[in-house]
Amino acid sequence: MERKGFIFDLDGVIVDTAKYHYLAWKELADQLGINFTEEHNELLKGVSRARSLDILLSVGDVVLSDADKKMYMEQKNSRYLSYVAQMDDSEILPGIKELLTYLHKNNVPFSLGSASKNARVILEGVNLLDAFTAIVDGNDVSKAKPDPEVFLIAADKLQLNPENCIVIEDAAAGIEAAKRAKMISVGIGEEDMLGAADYLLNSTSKLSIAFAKNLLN
Ligand code: B16
Ligand code: MG
Repeated sequence: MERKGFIFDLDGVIVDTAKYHYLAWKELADQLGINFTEEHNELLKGVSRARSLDILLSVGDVVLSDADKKMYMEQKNSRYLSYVAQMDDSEILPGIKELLTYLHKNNVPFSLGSASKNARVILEGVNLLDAFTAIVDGNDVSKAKPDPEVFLIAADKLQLNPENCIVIEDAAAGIEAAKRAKMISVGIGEEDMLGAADYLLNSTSKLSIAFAKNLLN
């Protein structure tokens, strides 16, 4: 049997940073007079920072120059980082530590595969920076999810064939990226958003050792 490994998304799988993204985008939306709700925030999950701003602006029918967009993205990111700076390992989502410990003990390689450019700061804050065999994040890619680039780079770093990689994702764009990469996909969330996933769990707490063992066999 060929060796398999895991690729974990960050936001929504390892930690719930979506709430901090929301607070930071909401502050910017208020400043620009845009009525931005938690429902709108769902559209930003797994999506790059630049694309997120475009979605937010389209909600409010606001058009900005590229220079203004850059300035507002920097502003949003520093607000986001001020929330992230307060994170600790109590924010790791249920079941994740146990699963990573099991994979580590059993020499199963695992990588991060995140759209975030802040992934390393976040992993450091929750004490997981050294846990991963490899880290691939928003700084390593030129094409955002649903493009498979982030996961293909991760497979390469893990020295695994894509079809032997198991992707854990909470965003529709991420499941699509995993499919395009010809990987095994596990969605964390609801059927309406993640129906395309090979396996669907409604919470990270369902990522049990038994479930992982089953996928590895
Ligand atoms: P940043 P993931 C994604 O993380 C978030 O889900 C998404 O909401 C965010 O816009 C994106 O990272 C970029 O994040 O502004 O920190 O570079 O789910 O791919 O781990
Ligand atoms: Mg995510």
